[in-house]
Amino acid sequence: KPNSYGRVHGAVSREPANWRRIPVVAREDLTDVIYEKSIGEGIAKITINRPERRNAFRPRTVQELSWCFSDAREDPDVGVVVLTGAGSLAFCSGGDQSVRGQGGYVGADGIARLNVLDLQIQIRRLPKPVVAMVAGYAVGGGHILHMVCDLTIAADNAVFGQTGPKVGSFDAGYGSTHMARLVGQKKAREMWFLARLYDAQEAHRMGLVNTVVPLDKLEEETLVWCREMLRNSPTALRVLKAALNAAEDGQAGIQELGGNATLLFYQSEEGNEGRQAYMEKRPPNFSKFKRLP
Ligand code: S0N
Repeated sequence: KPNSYGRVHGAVSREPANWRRIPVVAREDLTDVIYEKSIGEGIAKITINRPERRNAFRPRTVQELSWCFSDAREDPDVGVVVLTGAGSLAFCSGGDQSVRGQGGYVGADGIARLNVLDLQIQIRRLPKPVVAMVAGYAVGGGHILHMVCDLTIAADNAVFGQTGPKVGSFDAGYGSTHMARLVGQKKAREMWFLARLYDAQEAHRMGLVNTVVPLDKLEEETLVWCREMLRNSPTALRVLKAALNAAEDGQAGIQELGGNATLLFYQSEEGNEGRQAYMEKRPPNFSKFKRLP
């Protein structure tokens, strides 16, 4: 259905994307993740590819996700990133319990890590919208990953929840505090203390997801949302994301928002006058710039 934007700009395409697999330059081959870009339209898709474990992540999975998010950030042709899980049974079931050791999840090097916490920050700081495309279970650390994405498009078979207190874990960072911002304090305490699972419609009512669509329309609808965002000003989206983060992230959030102000100032004549004067070994002349009300 055309919405108000559709009437102004024409309907957003519902055509399938022409996905092309992308090798992550100068990295090892991806084993746990699939990385694709939709040719010619600025969408990157990152797929956790461990369906036999309901897309649970081990340290290697998180490392590969980080490489892909880094590529998507650095590529100026990418405007939106989609995070999803392989198959229709799970988006992600959290940390791989079979490799959980003392102090974190243990990788091939024998070292225990909680590197998913760095991934959460990376997704939040990525100056482009990140969309979680959720089919099946998004539970435990997988639920936290969808929460730190900017938007969530859920299939009607999606199931959400925190399992931590049942399996002896918890996320006292964004997994708790950002959740409370999304669903409110009472509901966040319910989600964590009771560790229940919630279906897609309930998650929608709680404000955990943006929309719910039939499973067979999940990617189609996600692409429509991505394409609609890609029509809009990338700088506006970038600064808005930083502003919404800043309201929660304290000094780190202000630093992110402030960085955007610097980025814009460097593009202005006033900002350039200071640099130019320094290079020309003369005093800067800022007198011509208005002190706007
Ligand atoms: C997802 C569930 C509900 C799916 O049930 P279903 O469909 O009945 O499938 P199963 O038969 O249970 O599973 C199929 C196979 O997949 C394996 N598997 C599933 N999930 C995991 C997992 N998380 N780790 C390892 N293996 C998994 C099953 O074992 C099965 O394999 P086989 O057939 O060989 O037995 C259901 O599977 C389920 O409940 N899974 C466990 C969900 C869970 O408890 N996840 C971990 C929760 N905790 C965290 O993620 C920690 C998060 C966290 O709080 C945190 C905090 C601070 C810092 C970091 C973290 C962090 O994110 O790690």
